Amino acid sequence: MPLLLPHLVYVHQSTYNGGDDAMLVKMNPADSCMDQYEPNNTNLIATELSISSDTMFYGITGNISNSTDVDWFRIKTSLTNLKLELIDLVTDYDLYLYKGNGQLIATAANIGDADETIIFNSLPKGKYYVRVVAADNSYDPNACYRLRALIASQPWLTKEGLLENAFNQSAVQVYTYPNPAKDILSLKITAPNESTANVSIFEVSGQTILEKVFTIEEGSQTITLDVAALKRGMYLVATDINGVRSFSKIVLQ
Ligand SMILES: [Ca+2]
Ligand SMILES: [Ca+2]
Repeated sequence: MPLLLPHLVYVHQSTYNGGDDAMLVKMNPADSCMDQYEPNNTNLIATELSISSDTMFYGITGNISNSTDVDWFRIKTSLTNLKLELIDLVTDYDLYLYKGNGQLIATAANIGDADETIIFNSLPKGKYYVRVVAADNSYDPNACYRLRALIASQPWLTKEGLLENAFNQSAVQVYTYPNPAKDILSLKITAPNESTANVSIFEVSGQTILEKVFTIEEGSQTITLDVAALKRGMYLVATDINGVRSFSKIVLQ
């Protein structure tokens, strides 16, 4: 199969104009974006991801082209402060960082088309893997994502700058939406392994009004709670996974 890469094609000139005429031809014009790193569907055949300390570094572009496409990259670093950014998203893609032995150590799994950032300060020297995946099958074969790996001698701060500079992202993430909610409350949960999630809804007074246990798979998934029967007002949602408790404040209206 020919490589689906831009080709330089020289064209014949009926009258020589002193130079070569050239045009850029996309071999697959149906695609508005190409993934030149395929096949990189497992960590064994991961693409080497270049790392830069230049904050203007463009990074690479890739594409989730079908429901089974998962993109793996590998990086090798000495002790450093690492920031991974998954940007230019048009749909819900998530970003995972693994140790060389396959252990998931950080997750960025926002909902919707929000950018994803993993910050891991003082990352020990070693080999790591990065995985880009479409959440809930929401891939777009015509849109490329951009992935960049940046390193710095100073610890990275979060965008909000609110957390201490030793901030390292957890492998557990929980996003509760929509907020305000009406009948159904969704939780996008990302976990490093198969486990259980204990979800509790509290009134602001501290009284528990709903408790549920869910079986959670490795990676990200969305669970839903029927909250139609609950009194309208403000609540706290606590989610316990692997001894990590995440809180969010929600309004039912
Ligand atoms: Ca791909
Ligand atoms: Ca996402």
